[in-house]
Amino acid sequence: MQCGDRRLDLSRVQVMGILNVTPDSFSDGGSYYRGGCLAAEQALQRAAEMVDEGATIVDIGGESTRPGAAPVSVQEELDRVLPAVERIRAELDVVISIDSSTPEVFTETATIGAGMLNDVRALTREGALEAAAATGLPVCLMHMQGNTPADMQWAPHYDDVVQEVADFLTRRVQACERAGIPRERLILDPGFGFGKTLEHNLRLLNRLEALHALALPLLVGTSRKTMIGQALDRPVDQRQAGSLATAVIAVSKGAHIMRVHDVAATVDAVRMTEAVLRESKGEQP
Ligand code: 7PJ
Repeated sequence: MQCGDRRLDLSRVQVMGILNVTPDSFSDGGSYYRGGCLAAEQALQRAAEMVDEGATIVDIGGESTRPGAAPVSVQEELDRVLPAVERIRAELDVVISIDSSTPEVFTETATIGAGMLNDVRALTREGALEAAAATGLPVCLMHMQGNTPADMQWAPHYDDVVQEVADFLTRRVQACERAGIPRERLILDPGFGFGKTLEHNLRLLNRLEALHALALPLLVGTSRKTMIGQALDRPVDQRQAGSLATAVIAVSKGAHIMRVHDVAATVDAVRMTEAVLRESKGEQP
């Protein structure tokens, strides 16, 4: 997949490292953000570490999407994200993914070298489809129930979670195609934890293969999420092993990109899983 001037080989699983540049992201304590201005150097340092550990994509987010998080202004999001994109672009050989739903952020970051857009709202915001199309970049479309992270965990309900997620993603793929974003540029994500109970999340992971019917690459983000906390009764700083277990399952069910905090451990888990899968296809180790 062409990501700006870089190519991503989706015949192997790629690991996307999470880089939050928000003051309130729950699992890194907002340590990459300082007093109203982004610590781009710290963001670069963390990104470099993740690249050393085997990440081929870094996902930069300037809007907290944790349930109940306060909204940020467009200017604030730009102020957080742009300096980090600039520094990482200048220093590292990595695809820069932008975790955003904001048309202005798509446009501005694409201009300075972002390689992929990752929208938890699947380009549903006013002007998002048009802005994303104009960048020419690949887009990850994620499913979320409820309109915003602020209200999504209010009693999630589905008759059939797998079918409803697949139907939603199908509609968004069609909307993208109508707006001039070809299928070749789309990646799909069931949106673990976004308007889903533990049961919904476990069902989606078990039935991940069902999403292959849409014939597009799949991205999975379960790293350190509440579903792991609930299944294991672990706080957020003790969810690495549980996160790795979900990565192994996702990869064995055909996920193409894993979005994670713990890059080194995930790369090993993913490579080991791929080695076993290759054997089952009669390929050389
Ligand atoms: C996801 C995301 C995810 C995609 C977040 C967190 C919450 N983007 N952004 N998929 N999650 N594509 O990392 O816990 O699951 S933010």
